[in-house]
Amino acid sequence: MSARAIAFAAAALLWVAPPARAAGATVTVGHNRIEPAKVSIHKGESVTFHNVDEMPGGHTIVADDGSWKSPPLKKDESFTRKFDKPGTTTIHIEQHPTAKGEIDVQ
Ligand SMILES: [Cu+2]
Repeated sequence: MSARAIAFAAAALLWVAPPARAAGATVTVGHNRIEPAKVSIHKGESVTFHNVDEMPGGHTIVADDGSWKSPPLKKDESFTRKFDKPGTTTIHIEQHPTAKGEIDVQ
């Protein structure tokens, strides 16, 4: 195989390589549930919380340490937050305090 053919084959392989995986994570929020309950991301990535259940007053995602909260999310609404610092953040649903989650930022 000529060098040119090898270079062409390499380029073709690069062309069909899948794109880098989407950064961050998506979490489903519902009545009394956060799924998955634990997600891992890298610093600078975002987590999107997608509320799938109808609830009077909505579902609000709250950091346990009180540092941030989402607006109340109606059904099919989402909230995205970027995490710039490594560490663990525990969260819960304001309307369902027993529904807990964890975001690990590496
Ligand atoms: Cu609910």
